[in-house]
Amino acid sequence: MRTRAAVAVEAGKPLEIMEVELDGPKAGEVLVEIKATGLCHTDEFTRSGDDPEGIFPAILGHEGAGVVVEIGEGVTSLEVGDHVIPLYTPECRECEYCLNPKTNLCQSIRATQGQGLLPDGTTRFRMLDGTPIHHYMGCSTFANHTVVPEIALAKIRKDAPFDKVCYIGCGVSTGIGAVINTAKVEIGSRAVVFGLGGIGLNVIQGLRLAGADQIVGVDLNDDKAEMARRFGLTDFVNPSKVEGDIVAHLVELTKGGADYTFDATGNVNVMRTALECAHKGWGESIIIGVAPAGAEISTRPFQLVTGRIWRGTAFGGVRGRTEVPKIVDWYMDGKIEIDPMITHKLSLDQINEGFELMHKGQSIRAVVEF
Ligand code: NAD
Ligand code: AHE
Ligand code: ZN
Repeated sequence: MRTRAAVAVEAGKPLEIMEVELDGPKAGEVLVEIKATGLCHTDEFTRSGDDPEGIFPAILGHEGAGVVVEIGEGVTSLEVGDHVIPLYTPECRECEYCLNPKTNLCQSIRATQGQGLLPDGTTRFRMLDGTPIHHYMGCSTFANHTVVPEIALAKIRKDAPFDKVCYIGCGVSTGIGAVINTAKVEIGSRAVVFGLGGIGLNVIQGLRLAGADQIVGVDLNDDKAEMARRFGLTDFVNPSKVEGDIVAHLVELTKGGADYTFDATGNVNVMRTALECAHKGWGESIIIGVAPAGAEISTRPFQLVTGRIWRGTAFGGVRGRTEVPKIVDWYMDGKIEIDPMITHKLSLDQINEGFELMHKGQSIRAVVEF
């Protein structure tokens, strides 16, 4: 079939909107009509050329929601008409990783996913001149139709609005999951969140849900504070306006250091600050941000010797087929908020404007509706 997509033809270039050819689903695969997709900073990270796994041409996008149009041979858990959210972290429920309660990192199709291919080692997308186009994070939601492995689709309730719950495909689950699943934050905790964008705001609403007493937000952009307050932020710090050492400032503000800190910037210097302002003896720092090829984190080992813990999280530790439908319920029941964070709605033709808004710090989430 033919469908419309925004194609990343080359690193660093704007996406190109074009008609592409899409082959139908093979065994274990599902054809999905994407109804809406968010723009996450990770899409921009890959588009820009910073991603060591970036492959071009590719159809990016990993924060979508849509409807099942066709199922491939052997697909049993989904049927035509089901509403779904594609999962860049699948859940096969059979691999060594899925069987270990300590991780959500299903590895059953990770190798081909990283090569921009479906599990049989081929791509379903090509340009009209026959040039193959790679998949991205197993999702490729910047296309009106996409083919996704059955194990990488969460079935969700049909009354949930696509233009809101698409955000659960990454930002909402990652931010809230980092607090609940990865850090396991306790009631009364003090926390510092670095980066108050689409992920950081969800960390903040996760911290409020978990009953944190103090939620400090750190961002270079003062304009991010207002929205963050709405989600539970208690103190805002702009590091460019702090005189002296930012670590010392945050340690003082949190009365000795934070119980939990979160990096949602992707900047390795910020990651160091986040670790070092965690409380001596027990403070945990969770890395969410994704850093460019070649970037490395560092600190004095003494920071860890004296009890601080450095952790990371992918997709907020969420097991997607099991937990994403529950997160959709939280939204539908008013337990969590999404609507105010979706600051811009765009058509596919306007998708590059969405990345410009992200760069200017003017959006939280821009959502493309098909
Ligand atoms: P975003 O662009 O919406 O937000 C980033 C925020 O960080 C912005 O508000 C920006 O002003 C702020 N910032 C940038 N540099 C800063 C600095 N030096 N100090 C303080 N604040 C700074 O991006 P997003 O969509 O929220 O994504 C955030 C990061 O999380 C990205 O690196 C993204 O790739 C990553 N991410 C990781 C996962 C995961 O599973 N681990 C999931 C989604 C996103
Ligand atoms: N390809 C990059 C790493 C990108 C990365 O860390 N991705 C996160 C999800 S970001 C979503 O917005 C993730 O899930 N990582 C686990 C995995 O297996 O990819 C690189 O540095 O090579
Ligand atoms: Zn993302």
